[in-house]
Amino acid sequence: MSKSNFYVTSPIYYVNDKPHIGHAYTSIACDILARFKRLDNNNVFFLTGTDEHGQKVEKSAIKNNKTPQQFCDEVSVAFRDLTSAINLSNNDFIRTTEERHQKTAQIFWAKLEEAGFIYKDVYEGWYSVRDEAFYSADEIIDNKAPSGAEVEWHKEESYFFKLSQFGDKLLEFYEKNPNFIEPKSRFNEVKSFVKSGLRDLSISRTSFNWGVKVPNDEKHIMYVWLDALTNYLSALDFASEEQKNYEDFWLKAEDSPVHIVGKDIVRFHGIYWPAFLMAANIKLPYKIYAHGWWTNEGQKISKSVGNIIDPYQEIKWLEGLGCDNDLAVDYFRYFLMKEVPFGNDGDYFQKSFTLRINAELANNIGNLAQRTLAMIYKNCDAKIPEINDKSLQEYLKNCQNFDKQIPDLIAQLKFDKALDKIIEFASVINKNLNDRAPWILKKEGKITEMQDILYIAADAIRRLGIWLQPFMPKSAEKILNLLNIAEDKRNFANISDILPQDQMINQPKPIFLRLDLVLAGKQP
Ligand code: ME8
Repeated sequence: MSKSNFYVTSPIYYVNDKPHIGHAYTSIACDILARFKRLDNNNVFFLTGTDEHGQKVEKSAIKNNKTPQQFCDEVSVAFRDLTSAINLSNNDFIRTTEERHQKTAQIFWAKLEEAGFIYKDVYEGWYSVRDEAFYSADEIIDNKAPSGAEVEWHKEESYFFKLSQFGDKLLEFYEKNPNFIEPKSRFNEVKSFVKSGLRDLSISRTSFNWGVKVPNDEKHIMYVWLDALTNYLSALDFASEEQKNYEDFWLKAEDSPVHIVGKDIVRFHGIYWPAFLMAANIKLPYKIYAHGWWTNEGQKISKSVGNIIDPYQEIKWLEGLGCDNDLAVDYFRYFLMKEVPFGNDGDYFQKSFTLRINAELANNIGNLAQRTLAMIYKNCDAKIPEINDKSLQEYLKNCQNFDKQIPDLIAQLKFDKALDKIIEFASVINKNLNDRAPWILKKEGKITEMQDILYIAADAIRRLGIWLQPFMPKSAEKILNLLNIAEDKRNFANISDILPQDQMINQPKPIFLRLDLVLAGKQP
């Protein structure tokens, strides 16, 4: 079967501050989708990166006594380092200060201009540097933006994009593509904003100069969002003559691009970006998924409150509880995806973390693997035992729903639901193991019955290993290695393969460590 192409992107993050849990969360979600798609017969391009222009970044640089370029170089590295710290499989890391991007943004601008959608005028209105967004007077509440950010009054010469001409076209597009923005609640928000009427958008600034220059009018720099959104094209070599990746991953990739973003920036991705693309006559994205917001033990995460959750510190905390780095990273990834339905807001509590890991991973999947593999190692000469056909057929029948639903749920970005199913499957198998107690069957000399149960448990562990790969790549690899599953038998299509009898297994080692609640300082 020939492979399809798939393109997934995270937002590019502002370099005004170092990365925190929110950035890690979006990027991990993208990574799960990317890894899943690779394991499901796709060529994948997964992009992340940094958004380095604009007033917010310029102000932070000045505050830190650095030139904007120096400052961007330093902070961008922190975001790049995070990609390996949380084991992202991104294919590229784009920076908007790179030449390939600046060229793309200028080519894109020229397309909008040639098509007649840009004109020059004077902008007068509110601007929030924190949000890098313009607000109309009726959106201002108590002298603040709807997001709570400070606003400033601006009056300056500016180029405008004729956004007002795109209201009906956008609504028609939304109508034809009812899953364009997910979850539904976010889509409704976007639709009602468009229905309330779109004003032309100011797309250049003259009052500062940290940005991409407007072609043929160097006094102006591009509005940071127009600049930033085009990163999704820059990374596909849009500015090159060949445009090979653009062809493959934008034009020829049917269910792409998927832009995963936080709910704070759905308006930019769901309205401005498709309108810009329509104006430039470029294919629109396949999906915008806007996930929810993390708070810290009930409080909004903010630098001024001093309650930023640092992914590095969380990983260190887990290492302090005895996890090696691979396991700590996998636990962190798992918790973020499992704790909150993707799309909803969530609250970060270390106590929920430890309880969840112990119940679902250590006591459930870990225990299943350890008990089963130890018995096979000791009682079956370290070989996968035989199973009779009737038991096998019955087991396979019970797997059918899981085999279908788990990949479907991941493809729909219902990551928490997919994990629920994976845990449910492990619980069913564990219960079977407890009920049929192969250790007692062994004592009673009922060897074929014991073998049947162990075979089923071993194959169930193989299934769990395959399914867990996108979420917990290192631990899943260890599970599959214990069973000696060949590298080319680890794809989602291999789920229905039958575990070969007589295959040797490796000496079992615990995969999931129980987190000590006393050590964690949170006794249940
Ligand atoms: O908006 N909970 O960059 P940004 C969950 N440069 N996710 C969170 C979060 C939280 N508390 N805080 C941040 C920008 N995020 C632009 C994007 S794209 C062309 C340009 C995540 O550094 C979430 O994905 O402010 C959110 O959308 C993103 O970080 C905002 O990152």
